[in-house]
Amino acid sequence: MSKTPIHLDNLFNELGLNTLNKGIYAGSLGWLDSTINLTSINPANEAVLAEVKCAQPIHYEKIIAQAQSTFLRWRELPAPARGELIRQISELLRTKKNALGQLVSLEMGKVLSEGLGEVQEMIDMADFAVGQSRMLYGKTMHSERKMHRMYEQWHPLGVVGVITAFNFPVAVWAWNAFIAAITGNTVIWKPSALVPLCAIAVQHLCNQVLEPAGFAGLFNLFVDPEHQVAEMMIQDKQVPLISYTGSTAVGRTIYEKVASRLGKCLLEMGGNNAIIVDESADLELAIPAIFFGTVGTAGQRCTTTRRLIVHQSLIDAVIQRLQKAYQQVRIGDPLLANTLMGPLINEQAVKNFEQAIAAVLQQGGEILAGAKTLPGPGYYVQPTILRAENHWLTVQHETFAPILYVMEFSQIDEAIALQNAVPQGLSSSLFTTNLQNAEIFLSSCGSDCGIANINIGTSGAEIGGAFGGEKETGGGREAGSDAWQTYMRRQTNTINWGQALPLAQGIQFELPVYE
Ligand code: UN1
Repeated sequence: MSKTPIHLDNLFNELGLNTLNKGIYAGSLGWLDSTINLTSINPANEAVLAEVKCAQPIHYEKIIAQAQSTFLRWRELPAPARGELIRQISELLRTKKNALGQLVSLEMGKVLSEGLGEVQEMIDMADFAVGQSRMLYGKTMHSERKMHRMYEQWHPLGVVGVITAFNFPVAVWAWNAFIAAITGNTVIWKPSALVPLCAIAVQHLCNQVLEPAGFAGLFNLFVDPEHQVAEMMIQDKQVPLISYTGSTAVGRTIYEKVASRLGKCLLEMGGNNAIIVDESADLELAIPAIFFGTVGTAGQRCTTTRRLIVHQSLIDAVIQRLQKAYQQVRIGDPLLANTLMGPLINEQAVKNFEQAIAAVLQQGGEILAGAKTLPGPGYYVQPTILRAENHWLTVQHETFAPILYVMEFSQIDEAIALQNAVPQGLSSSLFTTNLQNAEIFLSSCGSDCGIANINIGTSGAEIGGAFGGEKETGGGREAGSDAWQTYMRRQTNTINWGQALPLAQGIQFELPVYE
């Protein structure tokens, strides 16, 4: 069995972890005990990393009560003062970037540079949130009535439930939690049960700032592999917003449940992202972008490039260059310096990889690179390129693995139609040096995705933009731009500072004078 090249005890010590961790944190009640255990596994060698105590239904009331009572105090704090605590967390994250980045690689399996990048994404998000805490702007309007003033302001919602996926074990929580916090909400986090240690480490870190500040219940946590406690949170009217990142199938049921109680959902679900390479594209840009978009994170990003739509004049050149690059991918332990692609997250992910390839081949697809599962221990597969057709069922579906489906086109309109002809709508790219094609792609008749890029791949978005997608991706927007508004309720205020009571729309409605 391959040995992970880090000193586990030292890493655990630095991050407040142990071989037996409590995975339930309820504000000032601290870490709660439980009778249910979960094992965290290193996907690179299938070794046990640690045990984690998981939440049971009896814990939920404690967690929500902490989040709720902290909210009542937290919302009174001026937003810039809330930002100051996030600034302190950001400082702490800087000092722990190496350790936390290593833990992300260890437990999730992404290569160290990407593990560190993920912690950097948290830091960027924290810094953004600090600035945003001074910019929760509302509009002012001119009233149609004399001596009236109209404006809108934004108030916090309350307790925000954040459910995150395994592939970004810390950054996606940060997108939500830091913005939810500066906008005056408290947070309950249900991380993926595949990466509980990352969540526990983040909670320990935040506690170092929040407990002494008297706001232990700002961020709360429960690890819950059976989803029983999550179900209680989803059904709970005391949680006005559920932010969910994960599969479309699960997200759809969450959306239905939250909608039936008229709660709000922020959904960031499956992607089926394409890169289009037109006849004018600069391949020096396109090839590395396709390579990072497909092989990066072993194809386990929601922004991973899953489809490649190439102009017929370039298809042979593009395939050849990709085949050459794919042959050189060093697959192995993500913590080793020269590894470019780590393992998939678990055995099920390997099965999904195998099933998708088998299905495409059965439909008449062709293997252009990879397609093999590698011997364990560890869940390793080869990055894979398949020739396929867009309408095939498997191509229409998001398989969380490094499989790229390649197809060709002759006219740009045809390429855009193919790109849009999937149920998902997260990210999309066009590589071109043709101004007109670029503008068509970005126009209202172009890409139907939440993210549309020119000469940049589909993955690796910066936090400053709003992140999310359309159609079955769910329509939510997280991180930058005005995504903060999702975590707040808007209030329109009209103030009459005159001595008359004029009605809008000129309505006359006199009080009757009874004789
Ligand atoms: C995800 O895969 O859930 O744009 C998030 C990117 C990253 C975030 C991905 N910044 O690829």
